[in-house]
Amino acid sequence: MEYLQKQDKEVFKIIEGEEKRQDEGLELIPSENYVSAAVMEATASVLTNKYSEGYPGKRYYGGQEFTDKIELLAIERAKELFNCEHANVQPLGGANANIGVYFALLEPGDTVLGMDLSHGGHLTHGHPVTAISKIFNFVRYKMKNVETGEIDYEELREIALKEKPKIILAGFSAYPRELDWKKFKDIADEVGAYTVADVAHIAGLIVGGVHENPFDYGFDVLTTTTHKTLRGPRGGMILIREKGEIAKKIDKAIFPGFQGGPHMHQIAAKAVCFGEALTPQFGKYSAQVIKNAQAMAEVFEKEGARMITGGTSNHLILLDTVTSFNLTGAEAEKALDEAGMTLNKNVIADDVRSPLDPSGIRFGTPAVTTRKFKEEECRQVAEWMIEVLKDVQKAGEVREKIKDLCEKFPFPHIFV
Ligand code: DSN
Repeated sequence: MEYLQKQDKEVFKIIEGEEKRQDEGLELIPSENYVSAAVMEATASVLTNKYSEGYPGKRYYGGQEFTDKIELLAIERAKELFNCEHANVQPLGGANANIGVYFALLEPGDTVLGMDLSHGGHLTHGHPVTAISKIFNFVRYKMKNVETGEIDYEELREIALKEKPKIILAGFSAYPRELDWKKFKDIADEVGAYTVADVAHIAGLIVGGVHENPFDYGFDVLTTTTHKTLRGPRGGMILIREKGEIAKKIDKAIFPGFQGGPHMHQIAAKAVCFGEALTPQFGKYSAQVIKNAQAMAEVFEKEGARMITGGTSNHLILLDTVTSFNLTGAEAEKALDEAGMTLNKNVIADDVRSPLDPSGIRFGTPAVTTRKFKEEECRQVAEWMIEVLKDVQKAGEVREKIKDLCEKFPFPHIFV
C-alpha cells in the first residue's frame, strides 16, 4: 500500500491497524474468512473504474471487451462449481441476492415460508424489521427439538398446506446442522412452491463436497454470498438449476430491477475465488473446517456447556452462555474480544432476551482453518474460551497466549 501510505496516512494507519488486529487475534465469526492475495489483487484492480450496466453482450456503456470476458468467466466457473445451468454473479451481497429472487418470483402480497430468525434464519428471510416484509408475506417454520436441531418438517408441511407459499426457503445464518433438502423439495412440490436454498454459510462446504448440494434434490434456485466458507470477496450470487424462465426473471430482477452497475472488480475477484474453489485443495479445506468445529464442540460438551442442537455438523457452534456460564451473549462477546477472540453475540431459539444482548454467542472455524489450524489448535482455542467465560479476568492472560499461537500461524496470502 505504498501509494496510500504516501498520500493518505490517516486511512493507511486505520487499515494497518485492522491488518494487525486480524493478524494477532483469532477470527471466529463463522461468516468471515481470509481471502488470498490473488483475490485481493483482483478486488483492488482497475476494474473498479468501469461501469457495466447490463449483461455480457448486452451493455448500456461502451468499452466492455474485458468486463464481458471476466463476467463470463465468473459465470462459467460458478456453474461448474455448483453444477447448474445458469448463474447471476452481479448481486452486491447476500441480501441483494435474496431480495432479487423475491422480486423475480413473487408478486406483492405473495407468501414465502422461511426459517424463524431465532431458530437460525436470516433477516432477509422476512423478519418484520425488513423493508421486504412490507411487500411480501413471510411465514416461519422452526426446529422441533432445539436439543437435536431437528426441523419440524410435519409442522412445515402443515404451514405450507395452509399458507400456500409461492417460495419455500431453506437456509440459515445460525443453524449448526444440515437441512434435509429432499423433505423441503417434497413439501414444495406438494403445494406447487418454488424451492430456494440460501446456502450463504455453507457454499464452501457444498462445493468442497462435504455437504449435499440442494440442486441434487431438484431445488430451483440457490442464493449465496461469496465471502464466507467460499472464501472469496464480499458479494453475492444467484445460481439457477436450469436455463429458462426462472433464470430470465432473476436476471431482470437484479438488473434493471433493483441494482445498477455491477461491481466488476468484485466479479473479477469472484472469478478468482471460484478458480480456487475448483482445486482439490479446497475440498480438503472444507473437510477440515467441519473437523475443526467438531473438535471445538467436543471440548464444550465435556465441559457440560449447552450448545444449541447439542453440537455441530457444519462450521458453526451456537453456545447458550447464560445457562452455561452465567454471562449474557454481549458479556461473553466482550470478554472474548478482550482475549483476542472475535465472535458474535447471537439469539438462541425462542430467546427471551433482546438481539442486542441475547442469550448466546455464535462462532466457527472457516477463518482459523484458512490459517491452517487443525483439531489440536481448535481444541486449545475452545479451552481458552472456557477459561475466559468462567473467569473474565483471565482475558489479558489468554490474549498473550493467543498472540503467540497466531505468530506460529500467520494468515496465509497464497492458497493455490
Ligand atoms: N451477516 C451474515 C452472518 O454473519 O451470518 C449473514 O448475512
